[in-house]
Amino acid sequence: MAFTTDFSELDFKTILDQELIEVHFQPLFSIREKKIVGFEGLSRGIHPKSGRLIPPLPLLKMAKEADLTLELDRLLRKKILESFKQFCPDPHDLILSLNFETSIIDKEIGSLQLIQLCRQLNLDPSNIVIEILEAKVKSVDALAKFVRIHREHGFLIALDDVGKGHSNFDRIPIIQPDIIKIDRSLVTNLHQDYYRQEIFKSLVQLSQKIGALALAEGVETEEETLASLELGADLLQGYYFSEPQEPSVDFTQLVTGILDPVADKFKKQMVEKLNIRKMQHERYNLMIEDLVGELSALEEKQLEGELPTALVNHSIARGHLCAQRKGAPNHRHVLQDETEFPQGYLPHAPQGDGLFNQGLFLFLDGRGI
Ligand code: G
Ligand code: MN
Repeated sequence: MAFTTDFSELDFKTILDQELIEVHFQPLFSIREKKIVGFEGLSRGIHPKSGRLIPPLPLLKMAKEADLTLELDRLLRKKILESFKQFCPDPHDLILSLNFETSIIDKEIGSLQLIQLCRQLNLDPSNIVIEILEAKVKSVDALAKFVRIHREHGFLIALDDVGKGHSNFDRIPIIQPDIIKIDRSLVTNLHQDYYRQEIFKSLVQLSQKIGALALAEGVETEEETLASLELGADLLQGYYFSEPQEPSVDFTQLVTGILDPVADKFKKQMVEKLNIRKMQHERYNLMIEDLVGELSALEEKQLEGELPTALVNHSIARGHLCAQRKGAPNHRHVLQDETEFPQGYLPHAPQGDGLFNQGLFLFLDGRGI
């Protein structure tokens, strides 16, 4: 059902008192395992008069205006956990990811409502991921305490919307997240945007180094899916696979209908890329062998004069080694990334200038010569 935009005659207190909340679930996918690994629970208000759904943001705004943020947040958490229990009575290894209104963390430490709710509903906290929007927290000490207590009880912690607005990277050591949710703003058009790709890659590397999973949020197209996977995302979430939906929906058909085909396509694409790379390497090996053979026949003092000619003869300064990576704006970017050698090296450097020599050095050095 579409959201209402008509908030007239809306009595927020009625929503709270009558618990007029509906929970939708959006699946989280692992392509490697070809399965749904869990769901993000997202709550919507129900308009007391029209019965239509109210998006979470206006709901939270109304709660704030009525100074009832804590009450609403508790109600939402209760509803999400109850719906999950109903929808997934025995979750096994499925996770439920829920958003936590971080501005109220200080107040929450006293009540530990989530822990109590899990006990009441017989839910294992290790199936629950608490999503934290770290930018909103006022007290770092309270945040650290909140995370420590919940982790001790077995909950998992995710950092939400990483890369959006003013993400506070200094909080990563405090939260030590299990999942890093890379914000949609970095995923949109990922396949076409060199800068987004580099930031995305850094966040994936960071995740790997701290033992967290990297989740790409808001994947809307096949191209964004394939790009996220190629850059190393462990998990995916977004409209391309599914919008948040009522729990009555049969989510399993998403696996055969969307996940399997895109996983196969990704695999095929990677095999093709690897084969092209292998052929290129073979060609470069031959070139380098020829080049080294020619250069080693020269006297040392001849070397400097002959080197540029030898390189040109072996096509190294010509089109063959132009950057293959689409969108690399200039040679500086390519040179920084030694892992892309040799095909991502020296796109436009004119023969014989400083950059060229530096590139050659790295190139030869990279080959162990
Ligand atoms: O920031 P957070 O992870 O809580 O984001 C959840 C919100 O993002 C939900 O409101 C959900 O509907 C929305 N969302 C999820 N996937 C997509 C998507 O692919 N595109 C857009 N535009 N929004 C999405
Ligand atoms: Mn979220």
